[in-house]
Amino acid sequence: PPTIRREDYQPFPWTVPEVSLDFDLGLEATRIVSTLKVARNPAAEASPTIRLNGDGLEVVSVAIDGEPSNGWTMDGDDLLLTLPGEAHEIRIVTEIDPSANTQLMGLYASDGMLCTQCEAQGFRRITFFPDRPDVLSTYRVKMHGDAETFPVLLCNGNLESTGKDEDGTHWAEWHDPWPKPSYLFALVAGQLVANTDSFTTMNGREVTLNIYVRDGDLDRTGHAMESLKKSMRWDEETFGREYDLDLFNIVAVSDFNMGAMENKGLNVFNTKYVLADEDTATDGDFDGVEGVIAHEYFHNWSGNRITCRDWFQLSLKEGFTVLRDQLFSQDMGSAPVKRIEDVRVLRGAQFPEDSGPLAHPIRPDSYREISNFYTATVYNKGAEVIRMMRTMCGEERFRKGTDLYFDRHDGEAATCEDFVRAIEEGAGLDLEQFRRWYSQAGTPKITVRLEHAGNTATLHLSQDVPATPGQPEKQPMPIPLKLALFDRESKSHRGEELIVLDSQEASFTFEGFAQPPVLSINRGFSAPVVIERDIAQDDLVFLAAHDDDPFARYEALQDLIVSHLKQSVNGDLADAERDSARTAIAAAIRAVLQDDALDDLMRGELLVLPSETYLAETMAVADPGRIHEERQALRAAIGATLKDDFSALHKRASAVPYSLQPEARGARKVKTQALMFLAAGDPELGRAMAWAQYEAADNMTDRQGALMVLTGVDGIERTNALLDFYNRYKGNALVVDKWFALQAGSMHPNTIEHVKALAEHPDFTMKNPNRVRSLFMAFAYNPHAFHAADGEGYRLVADVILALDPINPQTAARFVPQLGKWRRMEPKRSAMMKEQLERIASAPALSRDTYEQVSRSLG
Ligand code: HT7
Ligand code: ZN
Repeated sequence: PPTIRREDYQPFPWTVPEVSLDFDLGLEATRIVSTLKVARNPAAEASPTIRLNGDGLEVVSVAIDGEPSNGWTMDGDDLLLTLPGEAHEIRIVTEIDPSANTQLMGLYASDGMLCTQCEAQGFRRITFFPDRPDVLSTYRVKMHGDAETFPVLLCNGNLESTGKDEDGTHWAEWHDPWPKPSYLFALVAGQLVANTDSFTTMNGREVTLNIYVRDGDLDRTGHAMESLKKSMRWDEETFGREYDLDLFNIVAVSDFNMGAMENKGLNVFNTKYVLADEDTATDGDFDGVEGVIAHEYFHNWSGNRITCRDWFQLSLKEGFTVLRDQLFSQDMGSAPVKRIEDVRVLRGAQFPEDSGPLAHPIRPDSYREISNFYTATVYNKGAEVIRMMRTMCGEERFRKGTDLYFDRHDGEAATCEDFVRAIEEGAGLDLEQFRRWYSQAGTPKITVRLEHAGNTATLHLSQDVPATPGQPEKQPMPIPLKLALFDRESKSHRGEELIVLDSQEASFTFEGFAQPPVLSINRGFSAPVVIERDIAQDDLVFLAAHDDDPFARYEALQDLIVSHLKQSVNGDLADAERDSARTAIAAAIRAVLQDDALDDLMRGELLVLPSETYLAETMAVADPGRIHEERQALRAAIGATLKDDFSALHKRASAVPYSLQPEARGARKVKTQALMFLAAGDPELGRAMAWAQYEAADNMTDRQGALMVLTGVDGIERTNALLDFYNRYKGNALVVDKWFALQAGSMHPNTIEHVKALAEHPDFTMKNPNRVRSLFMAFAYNPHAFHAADGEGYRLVADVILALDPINPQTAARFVPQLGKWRRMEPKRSAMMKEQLERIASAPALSRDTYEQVSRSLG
């Protein structure tokens, strides 16, 4: 497959101001009549040929200006037409089989209904079209379908008219007044029921809100509806953005490749991010619904009103929208906890990407298959990059920058450069050098040393941006670092400062320190970097107990644990040294348990041990087996030392009745944390307590937490709980997904055998991405099982990739990065991982998606 390069961008020679689509809907056969008004694009180099992208389509007929035409040719999957004049009307008929569409891109059948997914290049699987984000058109769409099979007919924009045909079918005509690219087109037809509500915008527009689901799911849509209304208000208040249609529809579908899609006025969602109630959804699931509803809604401005010129600019809409949804969630709940969670995601998913063979800048320079670039780098690092701009100029000036951006580029297909320039001008910020964050991949490493002499503390900083594929040399980046210098006696500081490291090395002096202060740096995670600080264990203990920045406090405790585990994994510690480090960590955790100033949500965050993936990421070469052993041993040691404290915590938290209030959510969080430590320190006690928690649970958070602990250990409680859970929830796909995921993500030593057996379970299917992810993604991201010493985990994942690739290449390709970590593993595992990548690479007829990921991973 050819490589597409950012530098080769050319505007499309034709504009398509109006599109009219007529759908004759059927699950097995849908006929599409597409009428395009086209005109020469004065802003592009003239060409008489118009290229209309297709993917697997066959032409039924073509007419130009009302006359049937044979004057077309195919170039691969694309249709080429030669047009003599300045403006024409093209009419094309295609017919497709949605039920055969297992890729879930374009128009497909899901659970008896029809729906679409067009981003990034799915529209070309429906009809021939210039399927690129810089061709903006207004759409008029008429949908005809059997009234029983498809009682609900939905499309973008406003419903203009409906009626019945003589043959018993009915129809609906929709018009979207806002010009949009084809990737924002959507259509849904099926048997659906709606939760209907309304929202009055800041300028008095009455908007009807519908959340469409399957009959029977309606009572699980309340949280999604509340989240939507909160998002609409928040975007008005925080970014001045008002909704622009009279209707906003959301549809939940059970077969979906990602989380959701921001189609104009008709968002299509994975059911996972719509349905929630206390019996079937955890607190984390509730947050997921709120965050994704917000994210898709915010795209109405950052993505739809201003879209991307080309797919290299994806972070323009995704990075910015992730930042907007993160800030929203910070405002809706606990800001520090949300920040810690976001950093954990970044470190768990993006840092490994940035340090591996798939590393790319947030604005990539080339791709073969754009679906592979919906990455943590484009999304999450993209959000961090914009967050740094906000940190450097402050909230108010940032808002001036975003106002300018929205004003200046409304209705356009814009670039990342347009965004940076608007922030630069609107906020009054010099971002000249900062632009390197858009072009350079790799996570900068900052080395930090604090020196003290007389009354002066001097901070020495240096940065190293590592080489990444295709980028051997890097330029220094501007790194905004928030810091504070603590007085050891008073345990306070004089105020937070922001410094910007913009050269390879720099020193900063601070006067008036008679004693060496304790440095708290990268507070709030002000820059997405790795900090290597030369700091004493006692100072980390000090910060873990006293830092007033919640993130920095969390970070100090993490650093304390990470540095100990690194040493113990490497075998650098004598027994006595290891015992004393474990004692220090347990003491720091006891301080967290006893600190009355902390709320339980934050306490729960502080109790999360660094993940095995993150620990591996901190090591040049990782031995996942040793990491797993040492981390588990530390958990057991802490659990045993603090058995009474954790038991008391569990008892206190268990007395808090269920609600969605922060206190109750915090109680549930620490309850399962306590259980995990207790089960590690005293398995018998842990098993008994987990079973008791399972039996007493009146909500999914407690039930899933207990089941998670029980799946990790052998015993009758495990068998009984898994059986009970399945029987209680069979038929509820999202909860059965949890049942699969808990077993695949389990600490149990026989997880691989369990996963192989589960793949044969009647409820397992490769056709449903949620189910595939719940079993195999949970397995692939379960380090101790995936990295089994005999390589069986690697073989299993490679088998999954090969089996899934012909069915759903996008989902198959998402497994490859796990094997792509082979260069950073100890030699035996490294060789076995590489061997599996080579096995995949040598398979015939690999999809473009998987081929690209495998070849880059081996490259
Ligand atoms: N903008 C949406 C991207 C998306 C997508 C991309 C490729 C294949 C399937 C997809 N479904 C949704 C999601 C978002 O970021 O909001
Ligand atoms: Zn998005």
